[in-house]
Amino acid sequence: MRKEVVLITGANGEMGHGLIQHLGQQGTFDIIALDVQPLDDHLKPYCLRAIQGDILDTMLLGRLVAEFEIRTIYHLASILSTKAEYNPEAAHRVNVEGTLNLLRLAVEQSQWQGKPVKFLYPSSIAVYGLPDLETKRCAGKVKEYNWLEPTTMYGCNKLYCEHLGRYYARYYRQLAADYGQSSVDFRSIRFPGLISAVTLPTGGTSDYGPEMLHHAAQGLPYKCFVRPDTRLPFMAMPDAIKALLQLEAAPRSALSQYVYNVTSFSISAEEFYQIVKKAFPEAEITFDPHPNRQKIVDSWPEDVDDSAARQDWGWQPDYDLERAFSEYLIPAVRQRY
Ligand code: AKB
Repeated sequence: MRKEVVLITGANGEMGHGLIQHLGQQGTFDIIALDVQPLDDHLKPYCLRAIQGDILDTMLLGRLVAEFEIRTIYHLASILSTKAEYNPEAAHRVNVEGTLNLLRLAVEQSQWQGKPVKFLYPSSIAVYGLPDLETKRCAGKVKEYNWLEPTTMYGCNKLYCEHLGRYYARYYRQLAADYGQSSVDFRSIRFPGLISAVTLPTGGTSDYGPEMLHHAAQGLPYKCFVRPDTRLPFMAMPDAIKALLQLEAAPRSALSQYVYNVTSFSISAEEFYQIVKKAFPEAEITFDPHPNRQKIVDSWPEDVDDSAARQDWGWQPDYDLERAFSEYLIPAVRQRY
């Protein structure tokens, strides 16, 4: 029997690694991996095809449409918040035009197959923009529809692409005679900061958490670029992969919205430091806040309300703060370095 084809963009990124490994071990899908960087060798055996290419290359995407019957797209490619601030227009091209290209690809595939292609889109807490620290501290668990005034290009791009996805799923070509033929099954998750034991993020602003851990495990000094009292929601990578797969598997009829918050635990940089220092007492960690990166995290919520995800598709993290560090992160980084 032919396997369903899954396209993963940003395949060589942090989430791509976790997803390819998981789906690859499961063995039920043919994976097409796409990334501007070559895919790491150990992931290649899991993929039917590993393509080094750009999501802005419409010729390349056209060839994919012609060659494969893609049932699900995990569109993971994006330029993260810190990197995007150094070249906002380039980030806009990748984050927005790239997503538009993938949504177009999904429409073409849906039309050709006569059924909606699933489009899984990781969004971010960066879509939120709390005006000041006082508000951040008092906001509690922020709901999906509150405080949507992002302060970064990345946050603006993610928020806009959530809207684009909703538009393609529900209103695309609403004045055309064939309206309704082309819908894309768009599903999005707003992720908190993610922490993997096997990869390091690049270009994000929640990176101080994973960087602190990985530097300590390697015996390298680390200067944390936010204040100790900075609190953000975080999640261990296996839970992020679980959330994506759970949302993918949920029946459309169970989903009351297109975009869902998820979270596992909220932690301050000081608490992060204490846990890391306990596990690696020799670690040299100092705090040297970068004013502009600090401003970015200060605009993100301390916690988010993920009750809709819990209710609609049974979301529940496997790793709370204690388990994330004691059963996943610390043992895995110890083994790695
Ligand atoms: C970033 O810091 O840009 C990302 C995110 C929170 O989406 N990790």
